[in-house]
Amino acid sequence: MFSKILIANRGEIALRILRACKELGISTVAVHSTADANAMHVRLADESVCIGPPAARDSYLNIPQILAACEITGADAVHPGYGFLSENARFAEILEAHNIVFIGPTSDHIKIMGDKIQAKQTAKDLGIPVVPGSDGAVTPADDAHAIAAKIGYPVLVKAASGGGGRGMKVAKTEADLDNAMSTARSEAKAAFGDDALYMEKYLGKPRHIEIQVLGDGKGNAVHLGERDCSLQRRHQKVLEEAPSPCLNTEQREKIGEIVANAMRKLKYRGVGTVEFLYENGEFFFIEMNTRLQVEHPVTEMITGIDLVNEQIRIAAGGSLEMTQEDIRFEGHAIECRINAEDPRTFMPSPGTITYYHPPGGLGVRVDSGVYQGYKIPPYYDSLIGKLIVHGRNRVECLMRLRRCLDEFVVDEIKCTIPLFRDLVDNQDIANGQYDIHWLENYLAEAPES
Ligand code: MV4
Repeated sequence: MFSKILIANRGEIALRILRACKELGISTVAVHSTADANAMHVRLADESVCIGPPAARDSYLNIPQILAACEITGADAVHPGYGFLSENARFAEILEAHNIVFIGPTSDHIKIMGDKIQAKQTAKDLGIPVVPGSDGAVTPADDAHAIAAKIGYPVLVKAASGGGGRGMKVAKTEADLDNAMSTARSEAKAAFGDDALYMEKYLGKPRHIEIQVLGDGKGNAVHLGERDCSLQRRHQKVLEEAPSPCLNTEQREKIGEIVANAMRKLKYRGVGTVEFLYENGEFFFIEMNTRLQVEHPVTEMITGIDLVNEQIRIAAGGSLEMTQEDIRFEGHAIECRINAEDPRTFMPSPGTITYYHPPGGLGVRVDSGVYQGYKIPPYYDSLIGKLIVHGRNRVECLMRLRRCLDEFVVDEIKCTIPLFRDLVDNQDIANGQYDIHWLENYLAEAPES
């Protein structure tokens, strides 16, 4: 096992990782920008190193500085968290070259899944159902019109280096295609330095359902069920839940087994998330994330499995100590992302938290690095914490969530708690009837509370 882990992240996830390290008896190193000197994970870490000025590119994305912090402190492994360097294959390779363990998958798997065309081909070869579309890239030499006609309109043009909604263009009819292709190509070139494109059938009202996987890199892998992440705005998830209100046990086991088998064949190592669009009872692969995700706690709440603990054990060479049969799904969990933003416009609203009172009680988890008197810096994403609630069933979970939202006080900044208070009282949410467009329509129509 490792003796010292460097946490190459900030905020609630840095604290989450620090807690897992402490429970394993592993020493911790926090690295931080000058803007995060007062962060909770910095205070609680055994050691801390300032790695640069506020801008992420100069600190949390600064590989030489992070390497230097590893050398100075003698850390034997790095946990990248999510975002920042978590899906940077070059970072994983550089660490390896310095005999420091990257807590995550192999750099080859990161690379494959980072290229959405390769990811889709790999998924397909492994027996995972994918969205009907072009067979690989659509190059300027190809007859895009013929490919689109074969797929059937509407089609969606996607960038190979995109993902998370960046670099997509819909062509409703053939008349839109040339424009969609050329706009997508130039935007992809500018944003990613890679203008490779592919094309898919556009699904109109899907849900976004993702399967959590865990593998040991030796051919053992399990699935930990799904999360329904359909409630989002501008590709930012807002509320996630598990299990999905639209799946039954049989459907879960079927897609879960397909994904787990694929991960066994791939010899995938660590945690991963296989993302699907789900429409009319069918699953269609879109992407795979090779990192720990923000919403991982909903899976932890229904399975009782500590995903960060598993990541660390496996990165240290451990084997998966559970089989699929050992995994039991219990009850229901919902996560609300608490952002320092206006609850309607989502405009960032950094500032000082003058009063803070988180909820508690049975089945309640608050993952946050904030505290009374904490000043939220304006330089990073606006996630300040997550409220995760578990109940024996979805109704109990929603009742408990409503109670927690009533208790939760985060003053004098704007945050998204009032939005969640509205959502828990909404009939569509109570019924579990929502797709990926539901929240944006709701925000456009619903009166402010
Ligand atoms: C799609 C789609 C409809 N049809 N692909 C957006 C993020 C990226 N991960 C994939 N995305 C989509 N791909 C096909 N063929 C609709 C979306 C999409 C979406 C997906 C998941 C969650 C929220 C979304 C919001 C808008 C569009």
